[in-house]
Amino acid sequence: MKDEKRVVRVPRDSVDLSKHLRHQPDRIGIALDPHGWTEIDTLLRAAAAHGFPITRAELDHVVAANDKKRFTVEGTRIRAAQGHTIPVDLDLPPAEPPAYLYHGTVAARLPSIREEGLRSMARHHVHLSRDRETATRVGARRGRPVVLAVDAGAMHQGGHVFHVSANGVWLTAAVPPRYIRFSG
Ligand code: HQG
Repeated sequence: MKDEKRVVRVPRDSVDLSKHLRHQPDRIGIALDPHGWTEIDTLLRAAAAHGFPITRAELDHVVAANDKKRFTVEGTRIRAAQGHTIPVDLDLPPAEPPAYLYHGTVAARLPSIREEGLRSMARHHVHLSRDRETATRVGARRGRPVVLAVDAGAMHQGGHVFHVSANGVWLTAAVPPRYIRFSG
């Protein structure tokens, strides 16, 4: 099939776009607005100028086909749905979480998580998943996954604020240890 090569490139392009839309836009000379948006035309021009030309059709394919729906297109603009390490305000409204949310990690992190709870580390928020399967995949990025259940309902009642990203990732500033079930 003529387009086969292009389709095979999609995951790599997706990672590239993550890098530029979440972490290092200046590496390809683009700027994000305070809410994380950039003009699609500008992004495509910058991509071509930095050795990874993508067409608008390919970009649309990456946005639509990406399993995690990492990117949001609105009119002429695009942004990453979550996961930034540079300061952007996604302007997500507070949302009421389900009773339990899940966090995937690995055993080596547990002593410190028991002591200080879940912290946002380099990102803006702690990332939580609605189901164990997703959390298992998140943890598996770092080794043998360990899934922690978070008592999100009690946190919400206690005044902790939650947001949900356009791609269904639950976000909160930090999770104190008392809300974490280490037994899974
Ligand atoms: C750990 C991917 C020690 C935490 C995924 C994790 C997700 C602590 C790591 C999204 C800690 C941070 C986010 C503490 C937390 N002491 N370790 N007190 N608190 N940690 O990548 O949740 O592919 O920033 O357990 O699918 O792993 O980018 O967060 O291991 O949705 O779209 O510190 O990234 O999505 O790692 O993953 P990360 P995460 P994308």
